[in-house]
Amino acid sequence: MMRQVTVIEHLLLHQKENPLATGNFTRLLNELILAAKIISRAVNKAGLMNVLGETGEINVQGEQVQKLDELANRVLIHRLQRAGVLCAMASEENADLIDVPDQYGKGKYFLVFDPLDGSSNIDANVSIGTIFSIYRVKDPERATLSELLQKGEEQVAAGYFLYGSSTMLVYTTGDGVHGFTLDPSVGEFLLSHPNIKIPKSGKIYSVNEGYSAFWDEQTRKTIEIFKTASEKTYSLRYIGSLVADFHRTLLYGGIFMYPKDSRDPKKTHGKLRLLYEANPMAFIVEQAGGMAIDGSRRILSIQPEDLHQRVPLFIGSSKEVQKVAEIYQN
Ligand code: P6P
Repeated sequence: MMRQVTVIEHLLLHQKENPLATGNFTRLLNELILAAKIISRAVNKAGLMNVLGETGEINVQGEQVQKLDELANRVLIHRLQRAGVLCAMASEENADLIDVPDQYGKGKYFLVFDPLDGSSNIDANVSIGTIFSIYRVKDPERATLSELLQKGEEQVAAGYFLYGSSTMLVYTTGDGVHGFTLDPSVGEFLLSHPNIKIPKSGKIYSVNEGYSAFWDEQTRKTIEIFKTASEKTYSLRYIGSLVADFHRTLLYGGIFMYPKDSRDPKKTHGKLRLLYEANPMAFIVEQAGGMAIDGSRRILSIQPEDLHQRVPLFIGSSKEVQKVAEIYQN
């Protein structure tokens, strides 16, 4: 029986070598954890709390806003405004930066989050998640958008909460990837997956093949290699919820792909967002020994130009992502 280690205990154990640890990051993580527990409770009772279904509103992404989406967004904003350590916040559900009022104190961190990713699956009881990404801001007083739009390699921490058969937190602060499982009987996330490493190669590829008619030639060739591979037979698994598809890829190996396609002229670079989805998952996968590219570029090296910029995403085991990179290079 593994000794019960909480997230904060684990963080402090790892932080003890870090003289910069002031406790502010711990406060931020604590508020994120509290928000996730509240969201987890709502998700687990969704069918009973009349929060299923759509609000009828459309968000900045042009997507139907689900009631749980809205609740998750509200909870995160409310809690994190009171953390007293942020100079700015950005949510995938909000068009612009979210204000952090002075009354609760401010700090040097910039928090980016997707409050409830995979929300189109909510009514079908499929696993969904909250994704977060944390940056340090050099001059918090001048937290202008250009100051905040940093490359993914500048992230201080990134992670996700997965609301599935159990509620999990998987995150990294640049010192490996660690997984914690919520024990509802004590209300704590306890260390369950220390130092996660993605297999160098896997047997699962994950992509929405329904869009193949809208892919360019290189993308078609890429997906083809996983359908006709001689050295092994790949299986296709696709849940349509990034956090669930990514979590399976991280633990089992293989590759998740969301290429660009020509369905929507407004989304010529694919559907997934650089700041809210690609960057946090790329930081995690690299820390676990994997890779993440947009086809040709390393995701973490891309300089964001816009809060809601979209990128194609190929992420997972280094062997499979390398295969994709070779095709796009030729
Ligand atoms: P499609 C959910 O809406 C999401 O943003 C990700 O969680 C998921 O990977 C993707 O969209 C699924 O998109 O076009 O395959 O339904």
